[in-house]
Amino acid sequence: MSGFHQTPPVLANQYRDDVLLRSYLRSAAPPAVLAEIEPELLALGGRAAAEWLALAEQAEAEPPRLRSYDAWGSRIDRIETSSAWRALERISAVEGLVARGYERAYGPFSRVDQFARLYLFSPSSATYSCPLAMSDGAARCLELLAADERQRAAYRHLISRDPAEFWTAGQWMTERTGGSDVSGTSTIAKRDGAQHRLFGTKWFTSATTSQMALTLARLEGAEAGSRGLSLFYLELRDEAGRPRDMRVLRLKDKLGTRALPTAEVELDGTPAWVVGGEGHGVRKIATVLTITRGYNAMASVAGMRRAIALARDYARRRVAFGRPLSEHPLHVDTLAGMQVELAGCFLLAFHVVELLGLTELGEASDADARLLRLLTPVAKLYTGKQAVAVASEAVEAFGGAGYIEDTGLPRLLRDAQVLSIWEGTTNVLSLDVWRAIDADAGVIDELCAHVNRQLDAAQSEDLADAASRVRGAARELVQISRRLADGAPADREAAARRFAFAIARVTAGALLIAHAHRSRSLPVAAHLADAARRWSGRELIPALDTGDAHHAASKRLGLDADWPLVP
Ligand code: UCC
Repeated sequence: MSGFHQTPPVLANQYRDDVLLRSYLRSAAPPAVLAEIEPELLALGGRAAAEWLALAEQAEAEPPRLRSYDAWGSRIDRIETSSAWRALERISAVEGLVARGYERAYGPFSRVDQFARLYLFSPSSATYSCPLAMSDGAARCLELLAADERQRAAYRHLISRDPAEFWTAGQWMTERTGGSDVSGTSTIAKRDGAQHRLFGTKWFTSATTSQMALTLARLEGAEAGSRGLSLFYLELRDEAGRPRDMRVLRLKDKLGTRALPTAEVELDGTPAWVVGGEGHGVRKIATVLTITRGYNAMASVAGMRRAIALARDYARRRVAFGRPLSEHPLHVDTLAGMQVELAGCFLLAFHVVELLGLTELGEASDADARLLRLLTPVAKLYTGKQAVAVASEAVEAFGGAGYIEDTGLPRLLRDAQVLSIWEGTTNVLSLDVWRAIDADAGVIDELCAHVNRQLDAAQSEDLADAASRVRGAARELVQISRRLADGAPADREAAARRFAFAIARVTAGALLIAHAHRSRSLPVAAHLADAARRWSGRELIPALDTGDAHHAASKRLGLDADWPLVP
């Protein structure tokens, strides 16, 4: 027998090891705040690589189970989760992973502080970040719209740090008709005294073990389409833990996020209370979506970071062709490309978090609030897509080991794939970018001005070429947005994803250059300047061809519609 064994990758302290996060916090955090939070983040970085990771692995190994009946034949609809999953919930409460966003101890910076902690927690949480995302979104929604003491009490539970009091929330938007187009929602709300009762089926309900949910339903007699939907608050179980007039039909058998209970649920008279008045439910639940899409961007960059940390460590250990992978130029080039992608995505995601913090505290300028609306879908769609690409590259960097389940590596890819699907697919969010532009015609000009402000503040000679490329691309973006806005709707729609990618790349380019400039006195300066130059040297604006010939070619290529078998 050969004595050859491969050496597995080792995860170091996930804060100490993260030059991007540390350099970002150095420039974004007020110095006194950084001094206070940095020792805590260092401790969390250690737990992410050890204690939390072990819990996540256990939770993945013991996925949730549905017990529909008890031993005596009574219907119980109980979803049983592992002790590790429940431990991750307790940790989330004690660490204030939702609460910090509402305690606002550091003013508008509180959201960055909270998301930095979530960034460390998320890839070691077996996707416990999903219930936290929905709970945070629900908390914000109830903070703004709670109609009565019941809903205010729920808000207090969601932001509690006491594990005995802490609640999580579901966000149930998806029915059999689909998760993207919710206008066909068929759940009906019937009035029953001061409350309503809901009847319908929710096709995907994530974190179905939560204590509460926000969902959409149509009041009897309300108009068709999405305007006729109302937003409802539900408490899922009674004091004995039994579902309130609802059945859990089955747990979903998913590609990834396997520790996360996701179920199909039938509402059969479930008591519910209107949130924020009747009607316009989609507009109201959009408050939740802004938060959950921010979490999605954070989880995307956190997943990329974890994949790279593992691949990079392994590159130093794994010897092939007589030398470690870290001495093979092509392998190093591949790792560098992944790190550049992460750097741009990271700054884009955290920029949205900064804007969110400012907006919630009422300290946002008019431009900040407009940019938050535009950049939330952009950050979500771009980082979600790149998270899948980077996870795939990381799995490949391990060769065959990356394809073997008990290395834990395939999970990186399986769990990444959902990030471009839930909370709005890439295409649905590309169209949401146009919803934002339609509602605010000058917002792309505002973005261009924002990009230029970032670059004006970053006058470093070694970044001048990169800055000039980004400036040029920002100008082009404005022209393209006018052409698309004035053109045929089909052209605009067909180009929407490419246009959204262009927004992401131009914005991230400016953020990278600005960050590299601000960090020029730190030891990490060369690293950041390299990332800024490489990002800006790539294609910033993809080809945005439109027109009849382009559509016809897309139809031929996409659908093979014009290729008769017999000429
Ligand atoms: O996947 C789900 C849960 C999974 C778990 C969560 C995990 C998070 C994890 C993170 C980390 C690990 S729940 C399902 C998610 N589903 C979606 O995200 C829906 C995707 N579809 C869309 O976004 C569509 O674009 C819709 C549903 C919003 C389209 O709806 P409508 O009604 O057809 O569109 P309208 O008519 O344009 O919009 C209705 C109103 C308008 O306002 P008013 O009434 O004033 O005219 C819009 O301006 O809603 C407003 N609105 C928005 N406002 C629509 N979207 C937005 C927005 N993004 N922001 C602000």
